[in-house]
This record gives sequence, C-alpha cells and structure tokens, in this order.
Amino acid sequence: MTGPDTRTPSPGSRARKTGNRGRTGLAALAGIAAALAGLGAGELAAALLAPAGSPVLAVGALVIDLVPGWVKELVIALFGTNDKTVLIVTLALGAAVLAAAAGMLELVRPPLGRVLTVAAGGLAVFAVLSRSSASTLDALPGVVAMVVAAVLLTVLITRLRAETAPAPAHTGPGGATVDRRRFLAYTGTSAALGAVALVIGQVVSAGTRAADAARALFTLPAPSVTAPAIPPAASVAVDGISPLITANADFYRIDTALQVPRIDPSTWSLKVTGMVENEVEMSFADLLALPLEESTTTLMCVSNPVGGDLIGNATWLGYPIRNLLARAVPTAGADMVLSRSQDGWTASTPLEVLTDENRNAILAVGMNGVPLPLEHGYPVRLVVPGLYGYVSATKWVVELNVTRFDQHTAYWTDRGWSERGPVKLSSRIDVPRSGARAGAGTVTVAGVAWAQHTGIRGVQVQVDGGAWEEATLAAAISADTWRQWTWSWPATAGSHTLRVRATDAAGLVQTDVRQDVIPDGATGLDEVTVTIK
Ligand SMILES: Nc1nc2c(c(=O)[nH]1)N[C@H]1C(S)=C(S)[C@@H](COP(=O)(O)O)O[C@H]1N2
Ligand SMILES: [Mo]
Repeated sequence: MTGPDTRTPSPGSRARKTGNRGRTGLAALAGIAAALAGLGAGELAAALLAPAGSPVLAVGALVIDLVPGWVKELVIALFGTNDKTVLIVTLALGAAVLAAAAGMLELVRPPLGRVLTVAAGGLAVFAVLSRSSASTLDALPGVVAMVVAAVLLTVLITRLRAETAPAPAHTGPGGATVDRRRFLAYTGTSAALGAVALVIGQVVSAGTRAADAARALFTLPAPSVTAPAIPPAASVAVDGISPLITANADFYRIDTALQVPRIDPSTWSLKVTGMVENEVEMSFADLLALPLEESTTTLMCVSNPVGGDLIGNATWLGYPIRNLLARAVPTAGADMVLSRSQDGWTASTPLEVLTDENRNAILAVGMNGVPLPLEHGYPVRLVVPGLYGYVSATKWVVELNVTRFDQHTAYWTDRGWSERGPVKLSSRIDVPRSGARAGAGTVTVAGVAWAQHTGIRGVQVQVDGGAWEEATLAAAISADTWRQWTWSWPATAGSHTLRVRATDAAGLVQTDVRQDVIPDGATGLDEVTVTIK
C-alpha cells in the first residue's frame, strides 16, 4: 500500500519519481472527470428545471461582462465572428486547468481540492444570481454541479490514494495494476457520463436558449404609426406618485406559468381558427413585415384589490387585431375570440371589442421600446384596452379561435371568474402612504385614476368623511391610460383618513360599495390614514 515515502520521494529514486508524477497526473485526470460530471449534472438540471440557471452560460456571461473592452475588441479583430467560439474554448481550457489543479490539490493537500471545487461552484451560482431576472430556483443547477463534482472528486482521489505505490506494469500482476485499472474505469465512467449529460443538457435547452438569443439580437421595427406624444403636463412632479409610464422591470407580472415559456420566434406562428371563412396562419417574420402601430395602454389585473398595485402603463408596439380578423372574416354568430398561449392558457375576449375600429387591440411585440420581455409574453402577446388581463392580455399567444361564449370557456372562467371582464372605474392614493407622518400645513395628496376606454373626468378627495374636494387632474394621454391627480390638503394635527373617488367621462361616479375581486373585479374606495403633528 501507499507508503508515506511515496509522497516525498528521495532524490535519485527514479522509479518512485516517475510513479509520483504518474499519480499526480492521475489526480489531475480525476479532477477533470469530477468537474465534467458536475458540469454535466448541472447542465442537465438547468435544461430540465431552470434554463436561466445554466452554470456554464452564466459564467460565460459574467466573463463577457468583466473582460475589458480592449480585450473584446482584440478578440473580435483577431477572430471576427468566431469570438464566441474563442470564449468557449478559453473557458473550457480555464475550467480544465482549474479542475486538474483541484484534483492534484486534493491528492497532496486535502481538502484543498474540494475547497477549490466549492469556490468555483459558488462563483457559478453567484454568476447566475447576479442576473437581474434570476430566481432562487436558478441557483439549483450550480449547486447540483458543485455537489456532484465535490463528491466525485473525494471518491476518486480516495481511490487513487488507496492504490498501492505505483510500479511499472511489467513488474508483475500486482494489486497495483488492478487498482489502477479500477481507478481509471471509475474516472473514465465519470467523465463519459458527465460528457453525455452535458450534451443532453445542451440539446434539451437549445430551444430555450434560442429564445433568449433571438430576443437579444432582435431590434424592433420602426412603427408605421407612432404613439400620440405624451403631454408633459400628464406627469406631475410629486415624490412617490406612480410614474406615468411603468418601467418594464417594475411592471407587475401575473400568469400561471411556473416556468416562463421560451419561444424561439423562428418557430412561432399564430393561427386564426374556428368560425372564420379563411383560416390565417402567420409567422413572426410575416407579423414584423406588417405596419406596426404604437399605443400607450394601461394594463390591469382583475385580482387587483382596491388600492393595489397589479396595474401598469406601457407604450406597446403591435399590429391591430381587427386587421388580422378582417383577413380571416369571422362568420355570422361568432361573438368571442378564445386566445390561447403556447402553454395552454386561454382568455375569452368579446369579438366586437377586437374588431372595434376605435380600440387599439393589438398583437404586441414591443413594450416601452424593447422587444417584449420573456415574462411579459415574448415574442407576441395581446393588449386590449378596457378589459382586465385575464380576458384579454394573452402572453406567448399562438392561436385566436373565433367562437361563441356559449361554446367555449376560458381558463379563469372555469375557476369561478366571470366570462367577461370590463375594467371598472377606479382610483388610488399613492401619497401620502398609509401610516405616514407629516407636519401640519399643506400636504400634497396624489395618485392615479382610471376608467379605461372611457376616460376620467374628475377626481375628488375626502378627509374624515367630510365634503368631497375637487382634485387637480394632470393632462390625459388618452382614455386608455390612467391619469395622475393631485390635491393640496390643508392638514391639521391629528390622525386623519383620506379617501378618493373618480368620475368617468360618461359621468359615472366611483361606487363606495366594497366588492371582492372575484368574480369580475373589486369595487370600493381607496383610503389611507395618516398622522399630522
Ligand atoms: N399565457 C398567459 N397569459 C396571460 C396570463 C397567464 O396566466 N398566461 N395571465 C393574464 C393575466 S391574469 C394578466 S393580469 C396579465 C398580466 O400581464 P403581465 O404579467 O404582463 O403584467 O396577463 C394575462 N396573460
Ligand atoms: Mo390578472
């Protein structure tokens, strides 16, 4: 068995030196095999559970971010469009060197090899989590990779150490050769399984990667109709009020998708089916070739409670659905379009809303100047002013089935929600926040109000159940967007409750009758309680 002297060979002992060098080489191999197995397991876990959590891609992206500009330019100058290949080869070589070092360290200075493995795994997990869209689940593949690599490294190096002192094979059929063979078999098997898992992981996730890559490369076509300019007077300068346009990163997200569908736009198509004279099928390229229109539309969720924040306002770019339906020619009797997403979710939208000349119901591809974010429906979603999202705003849309309300029901209708969901007149106080404290004097009260597709005529604020006071409305963008308002409150000391109500352009006053969000949206008035000193 291994004697202590084999670790510290005496000078002049040629056989031992060679053997030692051989063992170090084998340890390096074991390190590479363990790393390969870990990476394979990690990539497989990523492909199956968390595509955004690929340790390999995350480290690659981190390196791209960290490499100084002049190096990138040099690489591009030298290798042109092969720059990605250069990156991958460099990363693979770097990883191999690290893995070999981990193997050798684990042999001579345990547990330093494991420490190095865990540090590398930690770096991968950090790289994944440092991306803005990362979720906790995305850390899993990196952790899997780290654990598999560390465990295998320990097992393989323990085997290697247990092996008898290396002797030239021709010295006879000693246990050494058998042990070495077994060690090599384990190492080879680990490396091979790792490589296979790595390839399967890459193949499985190729489709999902294609979506990310395509989105990154895609530049929105210029609109043929630009959104009406937003009047400067539509935004009031009050700290804490919701911005007039909601940034994509702050836009609420609601869907049933455990994992965001990742659609490669080159494989995407939209079919118009059902009660139509001509079924229409359209590719992403077909859609982009059509004249696209910009419009600013507020989107809100039926589950938004009074005063809630499941509402956002964006400038969308898309193609009017009425034009598409005009090509399909709905047949007599059709009164609903059941839109379906790639992951099988459905929404029921009244046909008359989608064919309305005066409504910007669109197949959207852009959101605030960029391609739809993956979680907001990339590559294509519906946006329909005047209806809650659950009956209109299908993300990752792939089919419009023209049908009848008495023939089909949509996802949420089957779960107790109304088959129709027009947006209800509502208003919200953004500042002051409930529980806020302020000094006596003039306090600015401000917020937003919406009566989508009808428009807001007025907003009133009430203090402690007193008279309704007229708030000042900011300019409107259109009837399809929320509207900011402010009111200067002459505040006196004490605890006060402020309430807000809106009146729509048709003269309807927002009701104070409280109704829950189910089945077709909440009603009631938003209120905040504040303390004035
Ligand atoms: N495919 C799909 N589309 C969907 C949903 C969904 O669950 N799946 N949820 C809808 C609901 S209830 C709302 S309120 C809006 C929210 O859109 P957002 O996440 O872009 O804000 O998307 C709608 N579109
Ligand atoms: Mo919703």
